[in-house]
Parts: sequence; structure tokens; C-alpha cells
Amino acid sequence: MKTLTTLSASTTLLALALLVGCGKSDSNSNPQNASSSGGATGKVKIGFIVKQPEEPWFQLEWKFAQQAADDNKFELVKIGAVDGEKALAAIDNLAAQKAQGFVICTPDTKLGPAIAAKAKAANLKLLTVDDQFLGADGKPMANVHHLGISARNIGRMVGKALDAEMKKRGWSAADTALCVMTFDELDTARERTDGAIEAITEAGFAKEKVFKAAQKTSDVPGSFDAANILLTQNPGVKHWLLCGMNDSGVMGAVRAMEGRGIAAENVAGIGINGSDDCISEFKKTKPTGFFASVLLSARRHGEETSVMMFKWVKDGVEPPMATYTDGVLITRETYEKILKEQGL
Ligand code: FCA
Repeated sequence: MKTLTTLSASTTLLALALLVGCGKSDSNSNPQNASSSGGATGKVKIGFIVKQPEEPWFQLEWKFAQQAADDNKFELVKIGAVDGEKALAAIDNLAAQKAQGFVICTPDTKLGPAIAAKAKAANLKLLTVDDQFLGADGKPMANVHHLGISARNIGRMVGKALDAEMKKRGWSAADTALCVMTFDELDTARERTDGAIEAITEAGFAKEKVFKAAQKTSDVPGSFDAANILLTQNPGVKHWLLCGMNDSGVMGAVRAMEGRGIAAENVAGIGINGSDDCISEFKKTKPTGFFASVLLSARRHGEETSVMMFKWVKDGVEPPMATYTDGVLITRETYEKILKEQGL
């Protein structure tokens, strides 16, 4: 009987802990975290979980996070988690290794409440990067600390730059269409492509000439497949403007256009990220349809988030609830100078 009572009491406690986990994210208000909130003793260990470890963007984030770890003498555990199951297992793994917190770009934003609850239950501090968690109500979880890009503004930059490039090339409205590679299930992706459409149509581009192609996966093959369907449906377009959620989204569509024999000079694609895959494209001797990109700050996303987490664990300094970063347009002509200026 006694065992039963103890058991049910601990079950209730566990349920309570999980419930607390779904609520406020201020871990300092949770008595479970009291020991680590005022400063950790010994070496700090932090996880950095990313959804697409093979994507150059995430490689860069990890690189800068590792630099932060080396400079500040904390241990960084890098984990690639391509699906929800792996992301949840990664948190168990970090807890078992006695890490004190982690930064995560989740493979599925809808897992937000489950990840937050798991982190809380394991007494791990949590900071999301790039992709913000969605709550059970489908809205961004404003109570989980987050660092991401100003997605709509960056999308608007893309839209304005596409409009400028169309005018520079002297393309007529009648001959030109905009291909938008979308991935609407991800908020930051939808904000970017909506921002681009908003800005270019405000500049006078006809809404009827905007064609969206929905990617099934947010990688180059996902973009390639979706673009091919769109191109089959719209064979008569002479000049293509092109944008998407990131460089991979634009790259796949550029390859699809090449595959159909559309000449590079008839394509103006602008990506987002400005990481290695985009730079290799600019380095090609013959220009491709991948015309420009918005260079984001992988350093801030990797280094700043890790340092925020480190200080939170070590000194109890809570990071801001939300931090938004911006970007700068780079092209074949300007990228070398801009990368140099940014110390990259
Ligand atoms: C998302 C994208 C990445 C990068 C990041 C800032 O996570 O998938 O490519 O753009 O936002």
C-alpha cells in the first residue's frame, strides 16, 4: 500500500513536471532548476541540435558554435536530428551526458511543446535557433527563448532586389514571371516567400505572374521536383525571376531550369543564407541563374546562441526571449568584398 501511495505520488509529480514544462519557459521559476540557475560548477556542457546536418548553413552554425566553445572553454555536443524521434532521443542523450542546456533547430516545429516539456523535465535549459516552436494552438511559442532571422524583412529584400534586377535587365512585364519555391509548413519559410511576393507586387509586378511551387522537402531535391512540375505547367515564360526560403530552395529550381534548356541569362534567382553552396555557385566561371543571395549571420546564429546558453548555465544570465537577425544582399560581383568585411 505504502509503495502504491509513493508510486502514485511520484506519478503525480511527474505529470505536474510535464505540465509545468508545457507552460512558462522561465526555467529559473522552476524549483527543479534552482541548482543550475545560479551558476554551474565544473565544465559546462551544451548541446547543439540541428535538423539538416548536411546543409551548409548548419555546418556553419556548428563551426561558429564550436569556436564559441573553444573560446569560452565549454563542451559542445553537436547532434544532427533529421526527424522528431531523433530530436527527442537527442535530448535524452544530452540529459544522460549531464549537459545543462541545448540550442536546437528542430526538424518539426510542431514538436515544440513536447521538446519544451522534455527539456524542463530533464532540467535542461532550452534556446531555439532559426525555426521557432509552434504551440498546440499553432501559434509561435513566445515563452521559449528564440533567435531567428527577421524573415519577412529578408523576404522583402529579396522581392525588391528581384524587381531591381528585372528592370536592370530590361525584361518586359509581358515576358516575365516569378517562380516562388514555397515551404509553407515552416513559419520562417512562409514569412520569407510571402515577404518577397509582397515587396515585388508593391513595386508593380502583376499578381497573376506569380507562380508558387510547393516543396515537399526543404532541400535541393525537394525544390528540383517542385520546380519541374511548375515548369511543365508554364512552358511559355521567357524570363524567370526566382526566389525561395533559402539557397537550397532556389538552387534546385535553377538546376530544373537548366535541365529544361532555359538559358542562364533568362533566369534571375535570389536565395537566402549565403553559405558555401551559394558561394560555389558564384565562383563558377560561367554565371548561372543563381544570381544573388541574402547573406545571413551564421556566426550570430551559431556563436551568439551558444554563448547565450553558456552564460545562462554558468552565471544564470537569462537570454532575451526573442532576438532577430538581418542579412545583406550578395552577388557574384560583391560577395568577396562583403565576406571579407564580415571576417568570413
Ligand atoms: C531555416 C532554414 C535554413 C536557414 C535558417 C536561418 O532553418 O532551413 O536554411 O535559412 O532557417
